[in-house]
Amino acid sequence: MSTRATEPERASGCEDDALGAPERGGTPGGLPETDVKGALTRRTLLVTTGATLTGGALLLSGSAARAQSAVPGASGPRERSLADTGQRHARQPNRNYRPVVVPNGSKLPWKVVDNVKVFHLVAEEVEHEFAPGLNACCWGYNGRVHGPTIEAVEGDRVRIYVTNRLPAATTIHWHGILLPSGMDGVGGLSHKSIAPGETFRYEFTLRQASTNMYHSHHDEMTQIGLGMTGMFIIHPRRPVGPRVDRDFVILLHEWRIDVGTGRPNPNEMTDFNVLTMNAKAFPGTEPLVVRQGERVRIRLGNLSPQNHHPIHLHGFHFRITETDGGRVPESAQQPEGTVLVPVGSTRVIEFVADVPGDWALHCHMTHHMMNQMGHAFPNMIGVKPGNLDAKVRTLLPGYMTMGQTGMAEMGEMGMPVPPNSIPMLGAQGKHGYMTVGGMFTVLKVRERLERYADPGWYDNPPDTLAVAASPDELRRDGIDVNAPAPVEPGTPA
Ligand SMILES: [Cu+2]
Repeated sequence: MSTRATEPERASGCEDDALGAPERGGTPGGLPETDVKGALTRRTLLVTTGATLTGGALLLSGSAARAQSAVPGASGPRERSLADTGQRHARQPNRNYRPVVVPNGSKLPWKVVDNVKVFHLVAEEVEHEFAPGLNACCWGYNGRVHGPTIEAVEGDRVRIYVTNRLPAATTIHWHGILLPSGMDGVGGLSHKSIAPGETFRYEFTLRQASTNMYHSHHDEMTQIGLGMTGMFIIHPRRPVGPRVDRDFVILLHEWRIDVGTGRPNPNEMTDFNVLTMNAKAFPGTEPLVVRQGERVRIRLGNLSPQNHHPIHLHGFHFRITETDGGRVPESAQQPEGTVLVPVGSTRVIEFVADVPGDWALHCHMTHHMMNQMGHAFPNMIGVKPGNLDAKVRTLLPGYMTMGQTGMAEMGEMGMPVPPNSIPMLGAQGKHGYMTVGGMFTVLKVRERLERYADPGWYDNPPDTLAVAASPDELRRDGIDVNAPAPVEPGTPA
């Protein structure tokens, strides 16, 4: 089966979609609306003034950027930066930086007005599909849960309008971004909360290059619990570290959606039953598709209400190249196989995808790769029901004892489930039923790719697939499957 979610988001309220919003749908290939004429004029000017001047301008811009980022706040008011020194140019995707890819997600379009990148976020109800079979009415931005990813460049001045179409006040906190206190988005502390129907203007200069997030900071438990979060990527003005070919963004979240209900329950404090990457639970998650040999970056953010997530990548070792504060010096980048992404934090990993295959990328907390798992279920492991089923069927026709050997059979057997629920749902893989859900996706590395669309399952080359051992193999290697299982003491006698 395909692991690609099929249903588009329905914007602007869960029962009434009359209101519009500036963004609908993913935009991996679509360039944002920009002041092309102005940008071309400035670029033409740079090119025609000659290489020396151009190089000098870039050098100045780069050293100014380093000075700014080396000593945060040391150069006076936070709003002073390279963008105020005449170096300000609205940096363009694919020309000045390689745009990020947001699986299952979207990006926030922008336009340039007087050298300021102007964005518009609309807080509103969103009917959201977590995976085929589970929809819920959430709160998000621009018809999306989570909100569209904001992408900009160090030195950019950004102006972000926030319109509140919710029935409650809200704010947006720009999580991890260095800015004036009055733009920080904590309702009542930084500024007034945004009343229903109001539009606020946030404006600041980006003085850093890092992976950040945004979220409501008004009635946080409710509004973050209902999905009011997003990612905010700031590319460096000058390249830092090895160039990456694929730059993915994944926001981790967790939800409480009781089976059969249609809204997440933000009052839940500890027991979350829907775990997501970019608001999708497997098998709703889109695969991360890369060409063999490409250098891959994955930017992970975590705005779950409660849990930290140890994200494990199969098949590769990676380096943690960024934390919330920006780039980790190369000498301090630890080789890892699992990266812990704490609540309220971002972590960025990089690696070269040099081995083709289908590789799991998932949270290693086992209950976080299940769908709508509950722990009220009795422990049935090892139970021998005898003739219990027949006896119970006299009272409950169709009764069948389950769970004696674990949970795998529940999803695989396609047991009938309540409407709008995905209890124990997994997916059919190439080699059988996959007993995973939740915070799980697949990195697909291929030797040849025309496009980055889902290439389907991996074709294993001969002799690289685990299969049942043949009698000849067992005989050759002296393996007696009926003998006592071999073991020796861990501490030599
Ligand atoms: Cu987890």
